[in-house]
Amino acid sequence: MMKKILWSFALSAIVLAGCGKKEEPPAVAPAPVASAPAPAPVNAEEKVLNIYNWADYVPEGMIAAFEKESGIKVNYDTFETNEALHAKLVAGNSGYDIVVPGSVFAKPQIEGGLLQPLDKSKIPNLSNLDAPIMATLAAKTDPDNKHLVPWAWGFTTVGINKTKVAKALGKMPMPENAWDLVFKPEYTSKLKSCGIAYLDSPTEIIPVALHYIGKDAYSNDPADYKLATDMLAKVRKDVRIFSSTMIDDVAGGKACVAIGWSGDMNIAAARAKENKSKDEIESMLPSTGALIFFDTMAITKDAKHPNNAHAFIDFYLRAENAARMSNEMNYPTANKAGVPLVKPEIAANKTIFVEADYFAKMIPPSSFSNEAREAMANAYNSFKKGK
Ligand code: SPD
Repeated sequence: MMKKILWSFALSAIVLAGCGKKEEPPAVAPAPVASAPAPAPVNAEEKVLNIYNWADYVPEGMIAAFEKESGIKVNYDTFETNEALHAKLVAGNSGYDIVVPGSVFAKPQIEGGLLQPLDKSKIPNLSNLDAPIMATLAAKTDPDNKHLVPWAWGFTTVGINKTKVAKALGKMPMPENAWDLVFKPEYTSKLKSCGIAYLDSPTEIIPVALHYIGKDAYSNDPADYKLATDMLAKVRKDVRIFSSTMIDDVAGGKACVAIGWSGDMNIAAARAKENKSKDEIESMLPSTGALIFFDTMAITKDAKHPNNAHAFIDFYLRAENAARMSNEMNYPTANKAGVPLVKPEIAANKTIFVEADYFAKMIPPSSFSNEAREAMANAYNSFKKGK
């Protein structure tokens, strides 16, 4: 009984603090009413969790397994670009508890107070993560790893339907650098017949275009964006699709070449095989390198279900769940304990887990200032409109 009285006293103090009232606590706690229902625990949360993640990123059945084990109902929505997620977070009241920004956007989101620090005591499986990857994230994006937990990493590259590309190029050999296929007019003018797709996102296309013309992929200088879009303007008429659904675009035959993400390109390749297509799809390793990204789970500043969010993050960090993500979604995991559980054929796929010598030429992630992102969006939209 005494415990109950002290507990209810603590709860009223919290409620009063929440209301901003300045009342003196009673000298003696009031006697509880015999028929009053037992109070709920302080951290009781509605058994709901709202997650906003990239499409095609969660293994089938994983959310259902979490729901069954935890009794928490998950509402799982997907987005296609970092820009779409960012706009929701900036507007506020997104309704989402967990979001999965790319680290390029996570940095300004942390700095802008849009994400809350994690309570690491609620995520014991953080110890499964790869220490060097976490050190990189801490150095570049999230000091002391306070906010972000990697979902997966991968790279932005070129994916092709080898069969259709060979046919469209005719006697012309494949270029040494796969970026030529999407940026060089002598190739794009031939490939437009079978379809060229670009990601529909300024922060995906401008960095790879900058890298292609020998500039810093993470330049914050609008003059560099002008140089990039001048180059892009020469191939604009050959680009058929702007979208982020490369799995459907390439496996479904709408495009034979696409700027897209390594794992999704591998999913497209697997899908073509499942569909018994004669065409072979390949995620390329361009000779001048590809753009590495980290996608990271974070809890929004106004999350209504932070305890449930921590529980899901810990669940996802189980070695077997991290390995399932790699095995089924074709992205490398940053979960060191999960790596031994990755299927040999996925671990051996050099376009998923790239080899050290290729890794050395990849472009590491960084971020842009808010002003730079705005200038980039303007430059990209003008390019899209063909201006
Ligand atoms: N199907 C999941 C795709 C995840 C892609 N994230 C890309 C972030 C790159 N900037």
